[in-house]
Amino acid sequence: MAKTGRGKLILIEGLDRSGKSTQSALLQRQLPNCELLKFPDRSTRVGSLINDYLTGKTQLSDQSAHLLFSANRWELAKSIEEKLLQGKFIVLDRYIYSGIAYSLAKSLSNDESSPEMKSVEWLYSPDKGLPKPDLTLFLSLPTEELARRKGWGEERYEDVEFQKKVRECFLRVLQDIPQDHLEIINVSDLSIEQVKSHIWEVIESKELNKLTTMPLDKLH
Ligand code: NYM
Ligand code: MG
Repeated sequence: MAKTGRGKLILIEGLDRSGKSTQSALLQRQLPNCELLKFPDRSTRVGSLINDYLTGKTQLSDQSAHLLFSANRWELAKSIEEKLLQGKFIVLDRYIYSGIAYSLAKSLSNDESSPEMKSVEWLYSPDKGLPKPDLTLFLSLPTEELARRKGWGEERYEDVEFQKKVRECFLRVLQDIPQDHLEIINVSDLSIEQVKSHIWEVIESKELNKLTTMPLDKLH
């Protein structure tokens, strides 16, 4: 029988330096016919505005920065959908939970921030309708360990104190994901290989490496 069905959408989320990019690249190679997409995608027009913001070249209001990150996902939404329906697998390196967690952390660090920026509902609403991940993996580790990792850059948000807040916000936002669609992986003191095998165990146990005839869901 010919293989039919759509591919799976697998999201890897985590703080800066948590190993997301390494693990998402490894996972892409393990899955059949799989593409890796990274958000923000700085190669698009909106992505270039985001890049200028993150590197401090331009300033934006918190609201407009938040909406640009969402717009960046919408730029690719159609093509994500089409690829999945063609039977491709897609791994996402960050997506909507980064969107909410970083914006929320920013507003909680600023006494003058306005009420909508503190509202998870407001922060979530521009992403409603985007393709919904079949699984979200969150790479979790204490921020003390993050601080010891190499490669901290100069970008906005890349500071350990701020990451503590982002971590709290992530954990709060992830609570809204149904349990069978979420896997929090404690990567503390684990090697790259160990994290890779752990992720693969989860993928296999949930049969996420197989096509499905279940329709693709949207975030709602
Ligand atoms: N980021 C990422 C957001 O603030 N909102 C979003 O929606 C997304 C997808 O961009 N520090 C932040 C988190 C990161 C920064 O991402 C750049 P990366 O993965 O370091 O290139
Ligand atoms: Mg980064």
